[in-house]
Amino acid sequence: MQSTRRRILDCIADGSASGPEIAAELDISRAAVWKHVEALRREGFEIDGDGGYSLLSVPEFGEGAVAYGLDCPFDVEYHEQIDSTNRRARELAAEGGDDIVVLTDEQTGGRGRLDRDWESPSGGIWLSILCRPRLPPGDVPIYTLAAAVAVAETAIEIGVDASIKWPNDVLVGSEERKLAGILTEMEGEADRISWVIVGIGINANVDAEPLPEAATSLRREVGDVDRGTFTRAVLERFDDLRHDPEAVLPAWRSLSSTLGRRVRIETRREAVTGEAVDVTFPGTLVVDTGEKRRQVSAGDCEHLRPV
Ligand code: BT5
Repeated sequence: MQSTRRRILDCIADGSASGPEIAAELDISRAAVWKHVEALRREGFEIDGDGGYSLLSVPEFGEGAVAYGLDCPFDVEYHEQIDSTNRRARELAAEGGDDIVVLTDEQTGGRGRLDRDWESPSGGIWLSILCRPRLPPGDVPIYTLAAAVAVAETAIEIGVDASIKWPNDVLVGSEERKLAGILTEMEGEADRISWVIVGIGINANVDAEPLPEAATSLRREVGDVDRGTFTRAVLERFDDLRHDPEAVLPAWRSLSSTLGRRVRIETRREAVTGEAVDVTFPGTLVVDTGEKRRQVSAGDCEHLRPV
């Protein structure tokens, strides 16, 4: 969000401030204050103009809703509708972008892993975080785990019984319906990442009906949420974790519904069945097959009934 607009919002958030007062505080002209206030109104901020400006409400969703009050360094690019936020983030990566969040209300071509379709009706939180961490490419899975932790913890805070299925699904309740999924993409050289895009899809204020049968939404679990607040919480938690990778695994383990379970992991080459006993850096699942301990770094995980 433009910093002048953010500062104007700060001036009028806790009560009324006059045009001249704001102009003096920000060292800009009164006409400029008026123009910025008009722009903020167009973004959905409700601003009373009677005898001084005061902020009545912030928009439910969009660039302003997420960027205003966001306590981490991401710029937000909002689209009412787009094919895929990951696709758009790739474009921004090619242009040299960094620490940008692409956010949308609706995707028309949302993608899961292995080019699967990702249903993204209006009312969801569909976003991609573009960043350029100083990490070797092999460590990138820790970002996927960090995103899953950020979403699960935010959902738990509002009363959702969320857990994480390895590596990247946020599930709800004993039926283990899928609330959110994560698609991480990257480009890099042998020892250094060029960019990472962490795509996060959260079924927020959407009906269960357009979603696959095994899915759920925040609306279904706890009713509609303030998507701006929810998104900010996810981004801030993710930002904390990306700067503190040591904290990711303990948090992931405590939220995981995979550890201690019998699982079947479909990797590109084979299927591994056994008990999931641990997850190690940067996100490798350790499966005890009964004969030996296998380390699995990628694949689709199915939770099996105990034998
Ligand atoms: C994922 O893939 O779970 C990653 C989903 C990432 C979506 C985000 S949204 C923002 C960003 N932009 C994008 O284009 N993508 C990212 P995977 O583990 O492969 O799961 C895909 C499978 O989940 C599908 O084959 C369906 O079975 C199921 N599915 C599709 N849409 C769903 C939804 N909205 N909720 C729950 N499950 C869904």
